[in-house]
Amino acid sequence: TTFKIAVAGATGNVGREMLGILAERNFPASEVAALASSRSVGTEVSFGDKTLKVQNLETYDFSDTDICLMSAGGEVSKKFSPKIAAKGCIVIDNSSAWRYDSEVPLIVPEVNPDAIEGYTRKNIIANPNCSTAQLVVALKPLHEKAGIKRIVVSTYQSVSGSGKEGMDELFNQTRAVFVADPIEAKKYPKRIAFNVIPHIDDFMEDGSTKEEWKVLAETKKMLDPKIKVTCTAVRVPVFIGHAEAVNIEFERPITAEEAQDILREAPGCQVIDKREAGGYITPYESAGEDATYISRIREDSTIENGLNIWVVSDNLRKGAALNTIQIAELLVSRGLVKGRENA
Ligand code: 11C
Repeated sequence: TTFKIAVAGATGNVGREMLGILAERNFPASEVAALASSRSVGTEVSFGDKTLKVQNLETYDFSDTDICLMSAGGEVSKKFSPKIAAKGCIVIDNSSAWRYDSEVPLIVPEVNPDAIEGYTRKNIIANPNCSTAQLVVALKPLHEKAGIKRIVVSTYQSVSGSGKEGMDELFNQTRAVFVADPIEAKKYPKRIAFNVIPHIDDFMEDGSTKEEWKVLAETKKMLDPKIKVTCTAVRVPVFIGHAEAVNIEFERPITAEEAQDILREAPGCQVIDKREAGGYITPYESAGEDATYISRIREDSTIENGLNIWVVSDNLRKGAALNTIQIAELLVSRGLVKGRENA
C-alpha cells in the first residue's frame, strides 16, 4: 500500500526537513506534493535525489491526498487545516494552532501513541513544540519508574526554532561583529550574536512567555496532567539543536544509576554520560541526528527523590519534522489511513 502525501510549508526550515526525512526513511509515498503560499510557487525544493516544483497551497486539490504534513505557521493552519481535513485528508500539523484543542490528539509516538485513535474527531493531529517533544521523550520512562511530581526546566534554544530569519540574523550579526559593521536586530528584540535572550514567543499576563507556557501545557497533555511544570525558555546563539537543563522531583526514590539504565533502554533516547571532559552531548553534535540525547544524569540532594538531567535534540528533526513523520508512520502501522494498493 502507498500513500499520497502533501507537505505544506515546503520551503521553510521544517518543510524542507520533512521532505528530506520522508525520502531518508523510504516512507511508502506514491506521490509527494510540495506546497507553499503563492509567493513560492514555481521554486524548487529537494526530495531525496529529486527536485519538486512548489505548488500553490491555496488552490491545491486535496481530495485524493491521504496525509498532509503541515508546517506553514498557526494562522495558515487555522485557515486551511479544517478545509483539508473535510476533504478526507488527515492533517498532521506542526504549529500551535490545534495542540490545545481537546478534540485534537497531540502525539509523540514514544510517549502517547494510543491517543492517536482520537484523530477521527477533527481529522487533525498536532505535533508538539520542539522544546516539549524532546523533553517528554526523556521524561516518559522516568515517570513510569518513579512518578514525576514536579519539573523545573531551563531551555537553551537554537535560532533555527525561529525559522530561516533567525538563522540569518545570527549569521549576519556574527559577521558584523568581526568586520566591525553596525549590528542590526530585526528578528529578535536584542542582539543574539555572542549573547543569550530570555524571551521566546509573546509575553503572557503572568510574566511568563508563550514558549514557557507551551512546555507546561503540552507536557501535561501528553505525559500526565498532575505533573507540575515550571520553565524558563532562553534563545542562545546556536544554529541547530535545543538543550534543556531539567530538575525533576519524583514521588518515589530513583538513583542516577537506575535512571541511566532506564534511559539507555528507552525508545528514542541515547545516553551519553561519561562524567569527564567531553563525555556529554552538546547541540552541535545533535544536529542532523534523530535521537534525544541525555547527559549529566545526577542526583539532586537538595530535594527528596531529586534528579538533574541535560537533554539535547535536533529541534528541526525530533522537535518537528521527524516527529511529524513518525506520526504518519504510526497512522500507517495501525491501519488508520487507507492509501491505495500498488498496481
Ligand atoms: C522556537 N519552539 O524554538 C520554537 C519554535 O510552537 O511550534 C516552534 C514554535 C511552535 O522558537
